[in-house]
Amino acid sequence: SIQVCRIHIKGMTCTSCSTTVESALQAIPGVQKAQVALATEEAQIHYDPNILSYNKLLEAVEDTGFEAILIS
Ligand code: 9UX
Repeated sequence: SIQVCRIHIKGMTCTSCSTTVESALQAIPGVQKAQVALATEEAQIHYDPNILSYNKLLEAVEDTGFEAILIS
């Protein structure tokens, strides 16, 4: 079944930052839905745990140049 992961993202300062992170998350196979909110510095991702682990989501955020901290 689909899991929901929440990640705190440090360092985003404009909408372009959050769009970059959101697009990177949405491009990962197994991600069903990804939303990044600049105001709360949070990402919420719906993903299939049979296809990927949440570590992959954290890695993808870090690869865009921001710090990722798992919330839940
Ligand atoms: Mo906005 Mo983010 O000009 O690294 S894209 S600050």
